[in-house]
Order: sequence, then C-alpha cells, then structure tokens
Amino acid sequence: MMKKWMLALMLVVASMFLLAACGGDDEEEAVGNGEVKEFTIDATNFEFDLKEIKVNKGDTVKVTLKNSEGNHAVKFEGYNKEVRGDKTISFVANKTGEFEYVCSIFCGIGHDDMVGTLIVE
Ligand SMILES: [Cu+2]
Repeated sequence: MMKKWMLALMLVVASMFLLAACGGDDEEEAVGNGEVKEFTIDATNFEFDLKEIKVNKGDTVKVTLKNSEGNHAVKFEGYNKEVRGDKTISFVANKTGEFEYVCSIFCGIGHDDMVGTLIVE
C-alpha cells in the first residue's frame, strides 16, 4: 500500500519536472537576449520583395508575411519555422550562419524563384 502511494507521488513529481522543462523552452523561444527585429515580406507571383534578413545571434526575429498577389508561405530552412498566409511569426535567432528561406506552397511556374537568405551573425 505504501509503495503504490510513493510511486504515485514520484510520477506526479516527475511530470511536474517535465512540464517545467517544457515551459522553460517556450520562454527561451519567445524572447531572445538580443533585440526584437521586425520584417515584412511582401510576396507576389513569383518574388519576395525582401531577399535578405540580417540579424544578430540572440535577436528575436519577427516576420510578417503579406501575400499581395497569389498564395505563398515562407519557410526558414535550418530553423524549421514557417509562416503561411497573412500572419506573423517570431523566433529567436539562436544559431549563426546563412539560412535560405523559401516559399513552401507550390504556387506556380515561378515557385523556385521565391527565395531569400536569413543571415545570423
Ligand atoms: Cu511558391
């Protein structure tokens, strides 16, 4: 009887630790230790008006996609972040390098031309 009770308590404590760990990750994801940098990418057939996004490591990158023509999405390779439709996403640029961003909705003949580069220094 005593053992079952202790096992239950241990499970509760363990799940609390797991929840705390997940919560910590979310906070890290939402707020970086750098500046918040906002960008708007205007998408038309078949081009992003903004072809380069340059930030520093630790910055929070806030990206708004505006589909002026057609239906497009922006996916940041290497960060696994995507914005679809007229929405805003934000993520922390926590690794340096050059990452391509591409349209991730097959939008037509010029789809492959819809690329840009995220530079994290
Ligand atoms: Cu496309």
